[in-house]
Amino acid sequence: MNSIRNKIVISAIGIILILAGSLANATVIGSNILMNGNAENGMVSWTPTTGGFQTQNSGWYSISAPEGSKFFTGGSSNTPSTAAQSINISDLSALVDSGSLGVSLSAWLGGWASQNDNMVIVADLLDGTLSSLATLIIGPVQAADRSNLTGFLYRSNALLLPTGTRSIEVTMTATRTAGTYNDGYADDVKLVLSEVADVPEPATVALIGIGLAGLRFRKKRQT
Ligand SMILES: [Ca+2]
Ligand SMILES: [Ca+2]
Repeated sequence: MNSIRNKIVISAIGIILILAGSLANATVIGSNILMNGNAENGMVSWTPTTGGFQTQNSGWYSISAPEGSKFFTGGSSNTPSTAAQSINISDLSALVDSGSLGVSLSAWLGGWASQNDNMVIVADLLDGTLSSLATLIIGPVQAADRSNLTGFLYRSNALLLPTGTRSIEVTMTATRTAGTYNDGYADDVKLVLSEVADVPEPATVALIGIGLAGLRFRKKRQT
């Protein structure tokens, strides 16, 4: 009897662990799904990288990171350099294919003084065969946008996820136009999924209206 009870307990624990595991791996809606989008862990989670893509500490040449203590840069003596990260969202396929999910891409993008070295970030929305369905782009921030001052500007863009989207590849591209260092900067890169509010069909609205009218009528009769 005890052995049967033990087996039931062990099975229950197993099921709970499996459920916990699947929840832990679920794509989160409403918060950043990029890993290390804020550069605080160096280039961890960004692969592949090309050129000299790297991070710098806040205070490097007196530049303040918009978030935390590090930011991304294009690196030394190269043009351009890139860093990419791919996010699988296939567990949300039902929501995606019902047209219920939007995606936003945002970041602080910056550069050096009057140089037009810049950063462009692209989120490529891919189907199950890695074919591109749509792209979301932020940047470049040019010197004129920054009034020729070294620093960062916030940029964001959003769209409805196309039916069939199964993964999103985010690529940061830093381009050098002047000097020996690639001064395309970025920080606090965020990719956030959000549920799009359902807009009731006109027929549904009419039915709700009739229902409310009925309620009001009954209430009147009772008083
Ligand atoms: Ca940071
Ligand atoms: Ca430069």
